[in-house]
Amino acid sequence: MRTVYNQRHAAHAATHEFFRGRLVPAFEVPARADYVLQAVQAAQFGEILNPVDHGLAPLERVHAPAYLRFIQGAHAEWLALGGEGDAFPAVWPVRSLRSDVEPASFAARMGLYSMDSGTPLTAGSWEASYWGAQAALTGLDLALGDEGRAYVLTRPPGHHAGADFFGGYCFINNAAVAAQAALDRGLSRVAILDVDYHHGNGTQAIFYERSDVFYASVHGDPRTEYPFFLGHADERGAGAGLGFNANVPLPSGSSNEAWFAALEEALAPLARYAPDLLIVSLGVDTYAHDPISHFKLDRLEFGQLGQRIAAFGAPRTLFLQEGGYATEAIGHNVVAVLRGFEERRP
Ligand code: OKP
Ligand code: ZN
Repeated sequence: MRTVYNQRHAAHAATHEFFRGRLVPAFEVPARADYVLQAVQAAQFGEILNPVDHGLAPLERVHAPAYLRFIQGAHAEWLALGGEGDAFPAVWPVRSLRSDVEPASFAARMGLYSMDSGTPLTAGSWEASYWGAQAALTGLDLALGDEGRAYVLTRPPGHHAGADFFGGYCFINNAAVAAQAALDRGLSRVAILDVDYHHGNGTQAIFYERSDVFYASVHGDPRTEYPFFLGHADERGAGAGLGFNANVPLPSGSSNEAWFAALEEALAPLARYAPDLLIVSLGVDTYAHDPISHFKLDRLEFGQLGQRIAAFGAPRTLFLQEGGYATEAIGHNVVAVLRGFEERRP
């Protein structure tokens, strides 16, 4: 299996993030991808390619053009106003406030286009995220080709980013961009399996009223875990999308047995859906020693996950890197998944 590596990822390098009222060292750091690259190289899965530029159009199929323009220029606006270092939002249009009028104020637009204050917008956020989406599109090219599969090594992650907001360390929703591009190339059913510790609220929301992309996720219960305001079991889709969304939330601290049982629950409707392409939002923050998450997977279980995805037997499979914050272990955990997948593939 070949890897597409977003070599521009390090343009996004936050030093700090807000947590409990103070700035703490950032969890989502460039070293994450460096460790994964080393591990993937050592595993010798195959060629490691650079992304091919597919332009802005495939991003605009998922994200509001005004949002993309904002992210592109936001850090320069922040500096022009006398902002220092990374930019953070501080005010949001919550219930009873209007979000249909784009304010002129930069501070107000930061809030309009974001969901939290935990996502530093840096000078290179756009560059890293743009090329991350291009890496996802290049991975899709490979998955649609003879090999039928690919792994996309990128950061920052994408699954919390909505059509017009950033948050949860995410700016561009790579899984959504790849899914939409696959449909635009003529596929008719795409499934996204999200195994990151956190619910992919952005991905779910983008496809919630559609039947051409089935979103299924196993994640920490949003009553206690980020992103808190989406990811409950009763979210099954709406309108034409009713029945095409499946959430399996688990309590923080759940056992591996419970996690694999939940995976089966998420895979059952996906199997009935019989997708042309399976996109895996591959977060490895389900790792037992992840610093911000609370499941208990380890090497053995990551291998088992890879095998289970292979046994699912989708005609094409695209793995996209999402979370994982035990920096030195991420590479080994990702390789365990990919190796399990390669070993079990028919
Ligand atoms: C992104 B992905 C920890 C705060 C957590 C948001 C977590 C985003 C996770 N100090 N903030 O799903 O891995
Ligand atoms: Zn996560």
